[in-house]
Amino acid sequence: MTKSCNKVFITTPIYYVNDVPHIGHAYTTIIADTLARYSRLKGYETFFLTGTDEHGQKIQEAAKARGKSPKEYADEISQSFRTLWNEFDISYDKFIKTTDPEHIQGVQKAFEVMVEKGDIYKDHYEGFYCVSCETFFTQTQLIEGGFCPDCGKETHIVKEESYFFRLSKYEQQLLEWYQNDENCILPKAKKNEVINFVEQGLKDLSITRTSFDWGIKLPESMNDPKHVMYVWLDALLNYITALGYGSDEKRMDFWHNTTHLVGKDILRFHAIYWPAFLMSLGLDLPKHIGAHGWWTRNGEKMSKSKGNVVNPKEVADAYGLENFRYFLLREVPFGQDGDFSQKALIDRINSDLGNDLGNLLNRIIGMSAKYSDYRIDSKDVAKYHKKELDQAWAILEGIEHYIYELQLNRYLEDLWKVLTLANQTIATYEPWNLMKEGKIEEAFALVALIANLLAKVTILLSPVMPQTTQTIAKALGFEINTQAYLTLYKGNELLAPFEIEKVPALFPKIEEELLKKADPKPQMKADKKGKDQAEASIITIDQFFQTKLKIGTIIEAQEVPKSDRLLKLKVDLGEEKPRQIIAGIKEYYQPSDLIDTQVCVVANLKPAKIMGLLSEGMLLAAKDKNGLSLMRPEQPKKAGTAVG
Ligand code: ME8
Repeated sequence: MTKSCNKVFITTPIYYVNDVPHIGHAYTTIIADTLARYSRLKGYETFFLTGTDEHGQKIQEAAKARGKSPKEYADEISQSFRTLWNEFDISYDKFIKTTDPEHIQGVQKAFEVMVEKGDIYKDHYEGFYCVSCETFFTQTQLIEGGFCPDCGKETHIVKEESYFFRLSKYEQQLLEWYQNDENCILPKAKKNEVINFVEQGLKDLSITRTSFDWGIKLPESMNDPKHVMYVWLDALLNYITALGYGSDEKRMDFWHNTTHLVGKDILRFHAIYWPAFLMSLGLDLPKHIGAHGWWTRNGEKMSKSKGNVVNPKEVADAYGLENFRYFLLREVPFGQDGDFSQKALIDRINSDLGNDLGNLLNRIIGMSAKYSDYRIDSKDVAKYHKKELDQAWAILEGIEHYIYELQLNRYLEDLWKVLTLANQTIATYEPWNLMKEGKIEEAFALVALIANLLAKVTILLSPVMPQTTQTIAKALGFEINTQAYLTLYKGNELLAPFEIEKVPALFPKIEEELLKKADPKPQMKADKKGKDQAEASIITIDQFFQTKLKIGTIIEAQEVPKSDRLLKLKVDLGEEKPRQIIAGIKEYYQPSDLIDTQVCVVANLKPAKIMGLLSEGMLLAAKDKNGLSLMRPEQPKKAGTAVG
């Protein structure tokens, strides 16, 4: 979002329909929803887009595995995203599906425009493809053994006729864009990564496939029916086809002011391919591409394919949707990873929401009930509390720049500074003593000051907690809308006299015991649900022996920089080279205590990248409330000895 504009366009990625939604998707969607609500609060005409990405080899394979047609399967999973966003009150204006006829028409039109521009040519592609990431790689980009550098999964050699997009032609123009448009990619550290990547040189991009058919066909004018479009070309174009590109273009004027929200995993597609496609089409470039970090579980990226995801619906049901929204936005700085912890969520609810926000409202209600029969009047606030009003304004005046820079955690931190100021002011002036001393006007003014500070925070908090803040605003005698934003916030005006309403406790304290019951379990993958669920816990001896367990000797151990949980280990498994294993055990073991000790290792796990480091196995450990213990042989064993 930029500082002043009439029309604002905000997007989430369109999510793959290869499995059900999880907390990572909810995170991106909630950030985008918050920005869309903020933009509407400011009075801007806002168009908020989300949807599902339904073509490609990955979806075709997932559908086949479930005995469904790709369309049938895509419709079903797409609906589960739509249902969740509806249950989460996500204020989207359009939910696009890439199987929508208008989208297909728009993508074909874009292809034709790129051909006319001379940006597409036919050749042969030879290289490696990761179906899970739907990404092409060169051999040098792969990690040892031919695995995908992004997700660690196996890649396949692809050798087929393909159309190419002249990405290399746009290298210089892209670098100029990054240079000239300071906030085009946020946070800035991520922008630097993109610049480094582009500076190493861009290769033309294969944009069609012939080895499967679940994709958008080339326009008829190409007369080449065996090709379907590369899923990323198809998917990225959703951002303009949703506004009518290539069909009914009446919404295209939203395009001039676009903010894309994405996870860091797909920044390259959005910050390199997408602007190059737009340059080819002769369209404006997005104003901002914001890349957030990952939610991890025990240090590993939460993802559908790993089956370690947290179900956002369960969390929202257990703790309250708006509390969950607050937590997601407040807990992790934009762009950084965060390990999902129920404890942290409870702390935020009990402390920030219960103690700081909910209690403040209760205190205002309690004091006004006692002193002024619920009447609150701002008339003497400036007389007695100019200092506090100025202090609050000093915090609030510039707070919006955090929104433009997508630093929602900093934004919330500053709102909480105003709540702290309000709570401290009550402690400083002790209104109960003012009343005892007969300083009634002063006591009334103090209560009114606090109500006004809370009112300002409430307006600015409303995009994050839309329902809760409406309740608080109603108690404080006003409604949250653009008018209130312009007067009480922007104009720094004070509340008109009102009678405060009692409200039930907004954030009942969450007790430890209750929490344990509501512990959100990692979600099972969609295909394991139902009947499979009962059978899933019993395995045959053959299935057991598919897991190769071996004794390993730790020969090196060191901390992983910037991680509270991870250690980087070198483990001898009696092989030619020791393995590198990234283990989430830092809280329980000192690196020096691990050297020369033995552990039990899952030796045939697919290598994966954890915080950018290759991990080639997993240590067995048992964890309970007393801590974590590594599983070790009773007597020393030769490194590499099989366990089983
Ligand atoms: O990439 N933490 O779809 P996708 C935080 N269809 N966010 C996460 C996350 C995690 N652990 N896991 C997923 C695709 N996300 C393409 C996009 S857009 C033209 C095409 C969020 O279903 C995050 O926003 O794999 C990430 O970028 C997105 O989901 C990937 O969703």
